[in-house]
Amino acid sequence: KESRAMKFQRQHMDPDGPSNNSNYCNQMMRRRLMTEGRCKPVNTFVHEPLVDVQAVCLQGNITCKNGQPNCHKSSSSMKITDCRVTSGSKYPNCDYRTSQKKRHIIVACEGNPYVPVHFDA
Ligand code: PAP
Repeated sequence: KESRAMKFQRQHMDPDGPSNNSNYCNQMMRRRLMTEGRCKPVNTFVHEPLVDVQAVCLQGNITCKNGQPNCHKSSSSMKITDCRVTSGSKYPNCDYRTSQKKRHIIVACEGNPYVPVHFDA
């Protein structure tokens, strides 16, 4: 079974990306299996080395959107791509808007080793 840590990597890690194209989200959301059963409405990919994203678990501790205490905000801004399903998108033809940004990211971490399992913001 896929661990939560592996699921985070599948859903959120693309260190070598992005290919600079407006189809990025359409391709990646499908390739990373987030268009199976439904179109996952919103998802963020991070374009930084895995070790740098894992290190966020050691950075500023904050409360998550769901009230849990296990979130961490990156001390540096990171290259990300936000994918958001378009209003006209109809499953199984999931259509996404692609927007590239540089932001401080917030992840929830769990376990030993203490690694990212959820992308909060
Ligand atoms: P995403 O939130 O990163 O987009 P999602 O598929 O929702 O991905 O999975 C997040 C996982 O992190 C959930 O576990 P599950 O896959 O076993 O359902 C969720 O329970 C877990 N998690 C751990 N801490 C938190 C937190 N503070 N907020 C939200 N989810 C958390």
